[in-house]
Amino acid sequence: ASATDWRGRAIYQLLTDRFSLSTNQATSCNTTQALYCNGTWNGITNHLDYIQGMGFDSIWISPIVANVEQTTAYGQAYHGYWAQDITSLNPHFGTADDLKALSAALHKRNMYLMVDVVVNHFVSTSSVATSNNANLDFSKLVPFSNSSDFHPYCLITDYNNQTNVEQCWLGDQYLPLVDLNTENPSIVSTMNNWIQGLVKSYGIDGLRIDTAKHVRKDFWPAFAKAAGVFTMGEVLIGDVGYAAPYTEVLDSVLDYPNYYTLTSAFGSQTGNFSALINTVTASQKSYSTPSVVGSFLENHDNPRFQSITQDISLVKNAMTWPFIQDGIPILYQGQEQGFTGGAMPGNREALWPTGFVTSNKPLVTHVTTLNAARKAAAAANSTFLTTPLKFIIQQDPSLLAVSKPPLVALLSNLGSNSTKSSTWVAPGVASANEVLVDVLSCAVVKADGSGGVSVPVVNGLPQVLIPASALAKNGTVCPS
Ligand code: ABC
Ligand code: CA
Repeated sequence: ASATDWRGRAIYQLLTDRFSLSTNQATSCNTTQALYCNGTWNGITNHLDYIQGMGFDSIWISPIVANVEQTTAYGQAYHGYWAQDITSLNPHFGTADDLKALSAALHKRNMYLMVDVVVNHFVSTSSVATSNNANLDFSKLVPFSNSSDFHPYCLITDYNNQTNVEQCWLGDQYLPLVDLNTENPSIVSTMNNWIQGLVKSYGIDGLRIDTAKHVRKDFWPAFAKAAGVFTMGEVLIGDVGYAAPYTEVLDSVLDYPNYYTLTSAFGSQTGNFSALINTVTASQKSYSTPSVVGSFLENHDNPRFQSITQDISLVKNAMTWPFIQDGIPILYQGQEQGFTGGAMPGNREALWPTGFVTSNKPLVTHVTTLNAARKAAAAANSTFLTTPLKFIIQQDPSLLAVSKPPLVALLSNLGSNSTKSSTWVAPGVASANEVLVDVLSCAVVKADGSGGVSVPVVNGLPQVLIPASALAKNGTVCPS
């Protein structure tokens, strides 16, 4: 599937080891130990109703290839990022047939499969590196088993030096991630053939590309072309200027710059909206296609939002953002269940102890509504998904209002306990006297004679306004 095919979709990010067991969901999983908890591809296949029921039409799963089996200084490779043999599958997650069955089950539901892939590094089974890489055992790495297939040993020490970032190694002396020599043309062509085969074998619709900034930019276009599907690179950086060039060599990136400003904007009652406005404005100018970058509030590498604040209004405001912002919304498993894990590995809680229950889960309801609202807006206006979000300046610095026709989102970081009486004012966002509905409460809002709306804040909660006429066609959101 292409970037255009992905644009209107919403992605549920799951960690294969932590989403669902094949059977017996009563088993517990201790995140601190960082060991396999035994989630599988079959487990995912059996719980697609849960994901699709919230309105997601694609999933992003953990890397699928065989990893080191040892228990390392940082536990086991349950996350899948420590590849040893990229020509075999990770047996903990299931068989080739299980993965093909997952892919087929998704496609039957018109859902897409995004697979996480790592080009940058492997992990050697010998644990201790020395000042040269002579003591590392490369013999078990497949298909690159010579030390000359990798960059000479040096740990990354200077993130301001791009050669250091690309050719030195991630990890540390306890667990070095051996850095593939992606300058070598024969390695390049092996990797391109590998990804082409992988995509074909398992019916993959898109790739999440790990550690994209640690491989030279001009490696990526041929790799993406060989894959022949949508590519989203992980470029972990707060700086739009650093991230933007990667949107030229891949279809998209994970929108880390806006993740940081989003988190601080809604992380407290004193959060800063102008930093958020600045990163959005900068990314709209510099990303090649802002409508297909990955917009997210949580992932498996960062503390969950609810480890920062559990104020339900702040949480709901922050969660709303990826669904109304330019780009493809991504929700990380467990956020909908209210998980609160902090820094990794604490943020990698197993989902199955929740029993996949969706009733009486306010954030499940919230995300289901947001997905439905986004679909309704896209169905009502064919340019919705490609129209850049516009800010509507508010007098009150605790209020944020944005418009992306036919949708208007009214957000705030007042929090649920605020006693201040505040009102969003959004002139000219609707037609004269148009009837709009806040999809999150189903309250009706009427635009004035010049299409302006003026809406009081209730308990600091967000509001997402959509014309009643657009909802009528959709039928599922606030039916009346
Ligand atoms: C394990 C343990 C950790 C331990 C670590 C040393 O080893 O779990 O507790 O601290 C996988 C596993 C991890 C594992 C690592 C290393 O491998 O999932 O559990 O950690 O063995 C991707 C994946 C991630 C994965 C890998 C490796 C890469 O999403 O899950 O980790 O395949 C860098 C990379 C980035 C990578 C991330 C973990 O590390 O660039 O691709 N993620 C700065 C740098 C970033 C750097 C980041 C964190 O620090 O610029 O490049 O990310 O080290 C902003 C700035 C940024 C700054 C951030 C922190 O702040 O603008 O520049 O990022 O404001
Ligand atoms: Ca590298």
